[in-house]
Amino acid sequence: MTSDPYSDHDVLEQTKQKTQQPTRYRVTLLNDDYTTMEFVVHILESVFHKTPAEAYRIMMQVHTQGRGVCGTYAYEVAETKVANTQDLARREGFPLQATLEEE
Ligand code: TYC
Repeated sequence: MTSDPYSDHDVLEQTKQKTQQPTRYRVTLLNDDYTTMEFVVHILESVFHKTPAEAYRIMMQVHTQGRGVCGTYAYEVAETKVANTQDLARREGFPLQATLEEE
């Protein structure tokens, strides 16, 4: 039989090339009434490696809008930045909060 419909001779296999993008996590700073503007700028420069101008811009966004994105990172990096931010803030007696969300 030359055209057996059940023969698998003509089956073409395709391998889908799906590149998995690693999930990124957004770190957001929240506003409060007690943390000083200078300290928030210091955190953005030292923990998030922002330039002084960008740190000031993000700090003012948080101050006026209630929240602001500091950056997106791989999970462990994001988690460490949140922990370092809260540790430094608590050490100074500030209630500054940073949150981590899946992008
Ligand atoms: N709102 C604070 C103040 O007026 C400043 C501030 C900015 C606090 C950003 C937290 O994430 C923050 N001193």
